[in-house]
Amino acid sequence: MQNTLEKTENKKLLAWVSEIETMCKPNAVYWCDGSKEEYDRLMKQMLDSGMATKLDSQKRPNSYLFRSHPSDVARVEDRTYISTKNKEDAGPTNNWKDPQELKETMKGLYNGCMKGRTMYIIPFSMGPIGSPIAKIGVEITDSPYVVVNMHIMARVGQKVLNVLGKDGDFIPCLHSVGAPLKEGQQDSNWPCAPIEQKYISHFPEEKTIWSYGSGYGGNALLGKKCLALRIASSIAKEEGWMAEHMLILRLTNPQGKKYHIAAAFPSACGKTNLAMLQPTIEGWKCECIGDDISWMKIGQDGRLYAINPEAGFFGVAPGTSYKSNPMAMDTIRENTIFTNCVLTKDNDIWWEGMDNPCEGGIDWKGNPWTPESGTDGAHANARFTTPAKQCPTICSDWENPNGVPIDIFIFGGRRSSVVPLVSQAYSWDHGVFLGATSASEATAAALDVKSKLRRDPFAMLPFCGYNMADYWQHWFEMGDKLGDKAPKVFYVNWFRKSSEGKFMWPGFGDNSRVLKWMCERIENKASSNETPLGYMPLVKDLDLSNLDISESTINELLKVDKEAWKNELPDIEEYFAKFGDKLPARMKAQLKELRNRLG
Ligand code: GTP
Ligand code: SPV
Ligand code: MN
Repeated sequence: MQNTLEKTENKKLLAWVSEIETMCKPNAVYWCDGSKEEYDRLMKQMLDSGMATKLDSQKRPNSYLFRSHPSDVARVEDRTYISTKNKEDAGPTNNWKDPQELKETMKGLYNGCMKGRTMYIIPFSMGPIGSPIAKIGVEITDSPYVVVNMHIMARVGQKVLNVLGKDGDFIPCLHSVGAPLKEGQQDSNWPCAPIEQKYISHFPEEKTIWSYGSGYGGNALLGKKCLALRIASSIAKEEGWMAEHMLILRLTNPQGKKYHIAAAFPSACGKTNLAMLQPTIEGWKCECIGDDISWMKIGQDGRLYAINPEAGFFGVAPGTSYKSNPMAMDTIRENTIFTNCVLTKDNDIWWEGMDNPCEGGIDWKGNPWTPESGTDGAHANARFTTPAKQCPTICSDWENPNGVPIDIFIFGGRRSSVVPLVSQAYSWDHGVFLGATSASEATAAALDVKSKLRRDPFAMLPFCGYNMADYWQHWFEMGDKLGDKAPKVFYVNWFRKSSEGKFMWPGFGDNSRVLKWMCERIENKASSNETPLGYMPLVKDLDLSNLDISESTINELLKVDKEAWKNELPDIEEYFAKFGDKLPARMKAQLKELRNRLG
């Protein structure tokens, strides 16, 4: 195979590649240069093997569809490990294994696992290349699907090696689909290992990632959840910065004043949609900076600056339409990889919730399908991988190496009852309490989450690379450092349902109405009502112009159900008890204050 890459002289990298080659025994080793020629060549190879399907070049230029194995459609939280010497350092919310034991098990699996395959080496940068906040990783993988996705999701290739230089450091990320080929054996279209052989392992003390057995998204594109959240959160704690599961957006008011907002919602709970918001209120403008991950450092002026470490969006497909998220629809018009969507009769893609109905085609499992089939045509966690720069509302500062100053943090989750539309924390500590106690209903983003409702603190439950109680303490300490320059904290719930099971709040573009109230609050321009949950708007405080919503619905959305909240208290207490002595005293104090406010 052609190799246009100049050879690196980085000693650590050369030694690691040689060690992995010896262990995994691939047929060939290939250094990725990140070029378009390389992308096209690998796509061609996957078309020829039957793994990829090329979509109609007029309707969807330079775009491809992949179908995963039916067992490999999402992250697997039960198979995800934080492996530290002491179990306590991983904490009660993470799966833990002793590093030596886990490595022994995984070495057994890795031994010869790339037989019959090519081993690809992908140097990548999370964050604009050379940014003081960026980090370099190198992923070794035997999946060409991973290579093409990494081309979109990160900055990849020779330019990264140039920054790495001879002695530069990087985070080693090893990945294998876990399906060696015997001599002459025909490959499957989506090779992967059975669930009990899948391991998504993190060694934060060594800053190393070992992933085995899955080809899917967060399990396999190791720059994303593994590096940019699990390993980065642990580095951030050590170094005094933050790595969060947050979108970043810029909102500009009619007077031209800019606000930067970072929002943490659990997987499949609305980050991509909010990041690409099209305001429905006059004169307000929204621009997208990131849709999934935010790295934030305190700048010289004492404010908190955020960058999006990613270069693309790996977004939830179902539900995305011109009605709900027109900017996403425009972003994915070309140069996009689709996974587990319907292939329509005219060679385009479709999913449930798209604007027009589908006449039928081939479903995500590869079977003939029509809407009458009685099953979903696209998997609920079908995704698109698309370059961020194609988003029509991408912010001119999205690659600014210094980031953008954050004014507002938003937490939230998917709650069909109890939690009102919006509230504002009384203080930073109260905001940390709101983040820590966030709960959300299960979605399709993780395969093995069975509980209907679970606590997902800061939307980081599956992504925090160390003890969650230490993470909370880190948040308190960041607040101390930021002082009066700390972002103001809000909590939202777009997902309240009526007794008929319908969403009560229109959501999407109309969420701008809630963001407007937040901006006015931080300017001390909007009034509010002090409630046990925090400051909340009265109906008159929200801009509901040109919105068809009944008085009773909006009252219901802004209601504080004291009895229901009192019922939540024992559950919060029980949850906090899991963290034992590590639970920060300031968290206990917040629970006490909530109890007092509820009376
Ligand atoms: P990850 O990529 O998994 O981290 O998810 P995400 O937080 O980016 O979720 P995304 O924005 O893709 O939303 C997931 C689902 O929630 C989609 O089906 C959306 O249509 C739906 N959704 C997003 N925003 C809203 C909203 O304001 N109201 C309602 N009712 N649904 C929403
Ligand atoms: C999530 O689950 O939060 C995602 C998708 O953003 S994945 O990259 O698969 O983790
Ligand atoms: Mn996510």
